[in-house]
Amino acid sequence: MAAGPPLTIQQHILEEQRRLTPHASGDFSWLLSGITLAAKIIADQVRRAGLADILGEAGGRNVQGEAVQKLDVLANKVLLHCLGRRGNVAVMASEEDDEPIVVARDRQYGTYVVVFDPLDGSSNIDVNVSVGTIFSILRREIDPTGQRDPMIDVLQCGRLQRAAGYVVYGSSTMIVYTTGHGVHGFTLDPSIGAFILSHENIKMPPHGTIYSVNEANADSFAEPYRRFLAELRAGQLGRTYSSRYIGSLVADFHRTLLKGGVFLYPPTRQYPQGKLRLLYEANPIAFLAEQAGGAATDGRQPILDIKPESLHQRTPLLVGSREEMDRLMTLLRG
Ligand code: P6P
Repeated sequence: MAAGPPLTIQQHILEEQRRLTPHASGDFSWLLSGITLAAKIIADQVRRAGLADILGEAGGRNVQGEAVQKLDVLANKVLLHCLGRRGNVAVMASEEDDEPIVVARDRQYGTYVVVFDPLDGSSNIDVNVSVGTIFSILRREIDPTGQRDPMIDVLQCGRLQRAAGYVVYGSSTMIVYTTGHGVHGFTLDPSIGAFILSHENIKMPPHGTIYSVNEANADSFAEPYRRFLAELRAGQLGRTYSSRYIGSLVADFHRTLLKGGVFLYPPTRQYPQGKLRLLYEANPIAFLAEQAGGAATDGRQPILDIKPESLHQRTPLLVGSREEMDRLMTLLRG
């Protein structure tokens, strides 16, 4: 826990901006406050889902006869609303929408693009498992014509991210984010409705004792993955490992970030290109991992070097502590 009086995420962002970019307009911190506002609203909805009868499939009717909206549809609307009114976001893209959303009022002079998965792992909500929101913030050149194809703004390499982070709706609600100057975690204090700095400058341990993979797919993994997992299980990296898999990327990565180890979603028979989405799952997670001293790859190259070809393209995601990732990459290079 950070010492001294509680520091809110807004204060932290402003202090970081003053320290790093003294002449910044405050634009960016205003944008991030749109995300923290959305996170509080979504956290409230997730917390009450079982009571508010908003679980399950969209299209049904709840006890009041109201149309039920799936939580991730709800979360998506909240993010579009909170970010669309910031005045500096020109384009948004979401796991829930086939195409990017252009903010008409700001399409000429908006300087940011936000790409997000509004509620990742939402199938776990019905069984009260942690879920999360994942976001990636990119810069955008202004477009006085207002005619530029928004896909040009969205399909940017992960290295170009201005910021990235996630909200984990777990036993407590946390925001973990980076602007390229370390990784910092903030825990929501419901009594004052503010995210308070709780994990300053998070560093991923150089190795861990946990590996996280859906073992049901293991028979379809390529040989180097199977050999790597066998080495972990046999203690060949010098320590005993446990297997932990929640099936919610944000929760599985949050544990890996704090405790070390590896999270793997390799190519499988069902997902030969990998299951996870590059732009709004792998890229933000990879940015955080590298900023915390870890590594993230698709098995051939760093995730952040991949040039996106399409909005919802999938990728394998292998992410975790330096020692385990170095061994895995050695095996994958053959
Ligand atoms: P599987 C959730 O549906 C998700 O997109 C990620 O949050 C999670 O890491 C992954 O899929 C789990 O996939 O195939 O193991 O159920």
